[in-house]
Amino acid sequence: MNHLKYLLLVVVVATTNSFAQTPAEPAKDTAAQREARMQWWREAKFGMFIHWGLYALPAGEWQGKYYDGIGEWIMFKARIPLADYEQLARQFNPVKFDADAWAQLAQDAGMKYLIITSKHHDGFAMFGSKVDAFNIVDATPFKRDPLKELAAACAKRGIKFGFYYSQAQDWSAPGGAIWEGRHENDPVFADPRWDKRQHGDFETYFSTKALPQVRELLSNYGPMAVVWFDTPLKVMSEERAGRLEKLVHELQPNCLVSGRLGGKFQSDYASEGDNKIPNLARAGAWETPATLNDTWGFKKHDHNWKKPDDLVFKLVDIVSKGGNYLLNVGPDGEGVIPKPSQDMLCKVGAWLKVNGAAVYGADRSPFGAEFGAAGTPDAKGKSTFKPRNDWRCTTKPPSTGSGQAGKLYFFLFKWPGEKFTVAGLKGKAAKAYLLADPAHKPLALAQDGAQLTVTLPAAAPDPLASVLCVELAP
Ligand code: JFZ
Repeated sequence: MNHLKYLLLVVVVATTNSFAQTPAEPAKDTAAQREARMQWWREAKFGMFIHWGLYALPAGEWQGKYYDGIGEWIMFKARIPLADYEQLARQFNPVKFDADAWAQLAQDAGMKYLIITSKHHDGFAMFGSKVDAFNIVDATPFKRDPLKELAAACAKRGIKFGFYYSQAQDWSAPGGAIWEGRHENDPVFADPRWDKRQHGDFETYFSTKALPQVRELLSNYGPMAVVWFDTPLKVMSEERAGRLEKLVHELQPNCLVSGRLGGKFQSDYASEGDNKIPNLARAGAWETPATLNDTWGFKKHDHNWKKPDDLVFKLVDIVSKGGNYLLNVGPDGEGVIPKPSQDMLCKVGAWLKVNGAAVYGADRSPFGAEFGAAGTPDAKGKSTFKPRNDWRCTTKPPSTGSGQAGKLYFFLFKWPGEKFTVAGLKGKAAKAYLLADPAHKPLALAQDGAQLTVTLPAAAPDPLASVLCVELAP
């Protein structure tokens, strides 16, 4: 008995000691590490989202019927049997695909990162996968791996590269999850499955397709900047979300994980609802994923394009509230990004060439009143918000050591006439000029306490948005 006690004591001491002596395991995910791997993302502000897959061929139409809503859901909406959907792979030959042209467009648009669908809910892999033959290299006449080509084209231009992966929903793998709720105007189905081949066990799908494909993506395509998971549904438990996250960071410690992984898992940044921009500035890392028309995947009859001035407003609105803008293009079945998308993005890019200093690396507004105010409650008594969109503001801190003062950037959407007045200024304005003026000729300033008035030219120098920089005295 005594011996036993002694033994126990020794064991306890030994274990305690071994804990004390092993060098502290490198903390997996300290706040500092998170912040360090987020650095580029916080500065980038503007990224390109690409939804591209077999759904670009039907482009919204199946068997003579044109479906409402987002095009990449056509397999679900039209309840397309797997055997028929697989036929699309046999026709998929996007010979006009040009990775360099896509990456160049992202660069011309002023976008700093690019995230492409590697596998959407339809289950088709847009990359060469040894794990599952239903992929672009093995199942199409095209046979090329667009993700390989894009990764290289982005690397060449210093654009960060990442991929979207539908980790829970998979409509063509046995056991893959399928959305059960209402989807726009669809009826609610008692059994969400429409094909016998969809029956199976989720855990089997998850461990034999999802995890191994994510492993392939993080092993074979160079440094990955982001993995963008989506629609976790109920099956993505805390435990499963954790396994995915662990896999990502084991393979690539600096890769960011987006906000739709599942469980209560705390990802690197939050995704807002699609096309949703918060009313007010918000702390923390967040991103608004958004469409240029009303679909992510290409649809032949969706011509409801946003206008360049609206895109610039949204980009600025988001950045002034502290977020990033992930703006989508949906290339067609030949591999071409629709011309209207290209044209609009180039206009935004041209504006950014002049005004990018006020966007990249800039912080959210120190004001707030410019966003708008609570409106009168609606008929149901629910509170409303009345937005204002005359101007927005971003800031940059003083660049350390140089003695340069901090900067405020005012984006003027409605030209205020010859005077721009702002209240609530902290600090003393030292100099003001328009970014559109390459000479940065100083504008007349008058400051009365916290109220600043800048004298402007009579007409706006930029029809999209003119940026007024106010430098504060050190
Ligand atoms: C999902 C996908 O189903 C869709 O096809 C597309 O890929 C989009 C980017 O993401 O749709 C969502 C997911 C989450 C929300 C809205 C649409 N949300 O949180 O509001």
